[in-house]
Amino acid sequence: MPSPSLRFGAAALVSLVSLAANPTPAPEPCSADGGWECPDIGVALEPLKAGGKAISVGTPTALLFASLEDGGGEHIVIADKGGTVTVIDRATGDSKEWLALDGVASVNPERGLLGLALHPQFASGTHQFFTYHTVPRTDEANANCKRLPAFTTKNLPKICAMGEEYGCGGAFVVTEWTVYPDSEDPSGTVVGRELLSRNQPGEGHNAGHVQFGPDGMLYVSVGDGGAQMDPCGRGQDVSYPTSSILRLDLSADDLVPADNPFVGKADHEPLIWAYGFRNPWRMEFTPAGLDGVPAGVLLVGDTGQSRREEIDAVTRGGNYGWSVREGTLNHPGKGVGEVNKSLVSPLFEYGRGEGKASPTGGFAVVGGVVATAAGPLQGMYLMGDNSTQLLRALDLRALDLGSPSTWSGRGKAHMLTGGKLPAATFGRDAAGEVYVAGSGGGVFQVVAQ
Ligand SMILES: [Ca+2]
Repeated sequence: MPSPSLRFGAAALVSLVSLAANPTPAPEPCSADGGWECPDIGVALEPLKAGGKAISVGTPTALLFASLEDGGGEHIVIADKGGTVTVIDRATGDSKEWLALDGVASVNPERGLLGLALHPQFASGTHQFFTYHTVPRTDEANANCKRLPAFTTKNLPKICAMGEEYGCGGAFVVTEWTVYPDSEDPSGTVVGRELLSRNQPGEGHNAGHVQFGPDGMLYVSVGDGGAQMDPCGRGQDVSYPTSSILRLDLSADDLVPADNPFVGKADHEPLIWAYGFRNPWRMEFTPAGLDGVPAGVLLVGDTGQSRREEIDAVTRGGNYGWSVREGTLNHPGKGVGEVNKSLVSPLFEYGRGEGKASPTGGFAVVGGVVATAAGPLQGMYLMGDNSTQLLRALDLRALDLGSPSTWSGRGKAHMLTGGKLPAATFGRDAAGEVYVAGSGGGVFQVVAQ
């Protein structure tokens, strides 16, 4: 086996906090004490350029900044929903393709190559990256799924069980990829190893983010797999790894971290870290070094169905409510009374009615990243909405991230004015500046005015 020789600088793989003098004073944190007054923050969306040319990707789903070579040149690593992972030299614009997955492209906006993470030790020799993608149902599943019983309430349990067994919604796949140098191919030779693959009962709500935590574990977000109203009850089902944030230990043969909450419990999926999510599209761990913001808190944007979009802070074993509850609103007839007291409320929610249904995508709220560079956005969690095209900034200093009992969905966000786009994913560079990629392919730096 060839020995990897790429050199990755640490700068892009850890969050560096700029402590430079703040040229523009940050706004006062908006809080309940001030009547939740959150003034608008003016921003401009400036095209991200590499080698002097604006970057455009088909349908970006992940945007990472990394230093890939000796001397610390900065690279932009982008996943496209159609199945490619591209590495672009930020200074020269030269690009190379690490990956082009066959058979994952889909007209369904919730399917395809959805997640990408670099190994935290990439810089010190573990030249690996990780992806999350969906695959369509197989020909065999297609034949089987055509024979499902007629859709009636009585048949539902059977339909759900068979749909899952056959993979009527295809499957989601988490893959580890290792990059080996190759004298013939400047992109290197990339070798994949499938870590996890599970059938999906339905077509939609595939979530699909992968992200390493500060604990070195790989976190994976998985949606309920559809359809509307979670007919198969995946949200509250802890025996199957849907509607969940999974936590994987890559050093364990079975990938199960010993301290996951359901290890050793009968009929519980041991990879689950937290559950009760509908379609947790994007995740982010709060970075270190910010005053008033504890580091390492996992934030997730969970797309609503018809009433609430929400941002959650994820706790070990936490139940985030779907589908007995959407945001802080109960779903009648879903038996919320039995579990209500144990549900974790969102940090922040807003009405999905503000967004209406997205014409181009099945998701609305898009969880973002925390800006660390000095300036008005420092310590703010930027988020988007794929439907309304609005951008918001949630001031994390105004929320007690260490006390789940204080979370109530009542947090407020600043509206970012001056820039609108159907956000698909966010990224942060080594300097702590923040970027948003839109479903239309453009990538922009969010610059406070
Ligand atoms: Ca929830």
